[in-house]
Amino acid sequence: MRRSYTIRLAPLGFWLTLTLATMKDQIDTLLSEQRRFPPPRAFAARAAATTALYDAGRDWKRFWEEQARALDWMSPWNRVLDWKPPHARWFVDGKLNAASNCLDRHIAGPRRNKAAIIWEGEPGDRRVLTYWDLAREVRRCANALKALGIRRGDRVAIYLPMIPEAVIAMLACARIGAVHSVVFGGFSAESLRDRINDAQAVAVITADGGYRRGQVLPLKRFADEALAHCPSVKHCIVVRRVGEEAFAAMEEGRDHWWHRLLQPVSTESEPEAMDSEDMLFILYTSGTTGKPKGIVHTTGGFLTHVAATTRYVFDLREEDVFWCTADIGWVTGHSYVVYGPLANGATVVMYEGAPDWPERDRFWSIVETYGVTVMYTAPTAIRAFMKWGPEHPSRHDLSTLRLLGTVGEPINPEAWIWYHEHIGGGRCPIVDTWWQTETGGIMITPLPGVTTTTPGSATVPFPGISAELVDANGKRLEKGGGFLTITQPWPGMLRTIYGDDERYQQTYWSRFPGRYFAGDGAKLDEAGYWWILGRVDDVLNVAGHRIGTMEVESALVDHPAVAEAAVVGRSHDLKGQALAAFVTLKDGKQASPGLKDDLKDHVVKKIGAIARPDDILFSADLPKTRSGKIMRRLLKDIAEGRTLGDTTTLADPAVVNRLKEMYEEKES
Ligand code: 7RM
Repeated sequence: MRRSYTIRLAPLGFWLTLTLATMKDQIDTLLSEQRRFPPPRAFAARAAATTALYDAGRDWKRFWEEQARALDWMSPWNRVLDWKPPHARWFVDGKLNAASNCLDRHIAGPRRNKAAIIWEGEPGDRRVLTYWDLAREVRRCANALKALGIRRGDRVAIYLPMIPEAVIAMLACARIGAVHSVVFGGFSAESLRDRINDAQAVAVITADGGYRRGQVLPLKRFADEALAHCPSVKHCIVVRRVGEEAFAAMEEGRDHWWHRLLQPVSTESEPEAMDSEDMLFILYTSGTTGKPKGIVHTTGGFLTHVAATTRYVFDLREEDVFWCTADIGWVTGHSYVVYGPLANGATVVMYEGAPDWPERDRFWSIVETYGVTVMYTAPTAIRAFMKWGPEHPSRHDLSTLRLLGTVGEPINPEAWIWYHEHIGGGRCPIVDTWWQTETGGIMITPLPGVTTTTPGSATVPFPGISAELVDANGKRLEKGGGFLTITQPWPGMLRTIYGDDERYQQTYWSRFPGRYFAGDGAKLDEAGYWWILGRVDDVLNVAGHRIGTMEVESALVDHPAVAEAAVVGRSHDLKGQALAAFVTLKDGKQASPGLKDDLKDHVVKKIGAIARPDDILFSADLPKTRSGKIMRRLLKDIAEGRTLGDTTTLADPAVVNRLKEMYEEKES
């Protein structure tokens, strides 16, 4: 198999300055936003957060220690933090179990029969699991994993649709101290294979299939393709979700049906006493190279961070019904479908399918049916709802909603206002939360009931989090446009990149020495409010999903007809960004609409449907510098329909002008 994993090294100051220059328009538009939404009085009167929380956050170590006390520890920590930059150890020597924090402590009290998960499948099937039900299933699954020989520290890949078994599997791993690595069900067999091999997983938990827009996604068949090249995997556990429609053969000795494996297993099990710094999970995310990074999160710090942010940002109360619409294959699902809400003993809603299946009011019908009170979703979804029209939500009673959240990408003020009016009925505060796979939990966000919001701004850092703006040279800026950095360690921070600590240090801590560099551009206004502008590296945000341009380029050049490929993001009304690919073909290969489709399908096969290029443009040449580097900046100008930036460093300036003409004439 051919691969082209290269790291693009541009002089840092140079490209950061260029990136900022292209963001200037965005910054000016944002500056003009005048609308302010002070906390509604009735909300503030009952809110979990108060201004005192900001005061407490100033003494950040003490603040986080206070938050850690809200968890159940099997033995206490000796020190809050050991910080040998860039390596942090939180709640040193403390012992706890993440799964028992989410389950055992609730079933010992009045939450025993409270709904933990209200699940709706895409075909309309429903299941409600109480805390007791969930605890019982997690124990059975934990024992079944142990019986297969899976031990503390072993990695287990989870490749499941949004069904309760996904949560059960994650918590069962946590209970026995195995490290889960959830792979989004929309990823291809090859993506799954690469993640399994990088983590050296010993087992995979999957399903025969899942439902998406009325189609069956045959997960077990994809898993089989992957497992043919995964020598570390000894066991594959298969949940029966769809039955005959996704028939896949079971391999004797390796494959086990979930229901058969768990059926005879006892519910007696003691949770492992995990060290605060023991790995809880690995989650792969895209970076600036073709190889996704295995982001490592540990137990005590991660759980402290997500439990505290869930409590204060989503203001969770005993009677709330919390719906975070993210798939558990993404970090948002880990932190705010599973660990954060369950650690708080909340009721969560989980939905398997698409928002427009079978109708465009599916979300609102779910809100009405289950009486959802707090909803957390992505701007890309809100923009789709806007386009579909207010008649879909207005057919439903959404009066139970009291708080709304967004995450994943910058929210444009029109979408914010629409969400506020048509979903929140003008009464619900909106929390625009900025964070990343790497940060584990929410970092910049309003506190509902406390912070005045303004559409498009994530407002201020959560208490205990210290964010600073810097220029391209790393000099601190009081306001204006620059780069978002974090200056103090925080409990949910990634600990390393699995198997590549060098890359961890390089990626996050070397660009601005002593600071965590998030990879986002941002603006800080007069009032000290943050306006996140988006990625300044080669990571794209397509419909709220993180995709590395290099991953897509690697997938394209893997196709036998392709000589070279360059991928850039261009603005897209609904998805935020769309993928534009510039491709040169090998000698003797002919460009054609058929080949275009073929290339798109090839990328889907290599990575998954989320990475399907929106535009492909065939070209005899790509614009390159005299030293041979592809100038993606100019390609981006072309894809965006902008006037071209500086072309003086090009080896052949005519190439780019030809491309621009072709792009303007292209049909898709
Ligand atoms: C939680 C998540 C991280 C990237 C991040 C940003 C962008 C996330 C916001 C946002 C503007 C927000 N994890 N991002 N939240 N941009 N406003 N509220 O999305 O690892 O998948 O992506 O997403 O660019 O760096 S992630």
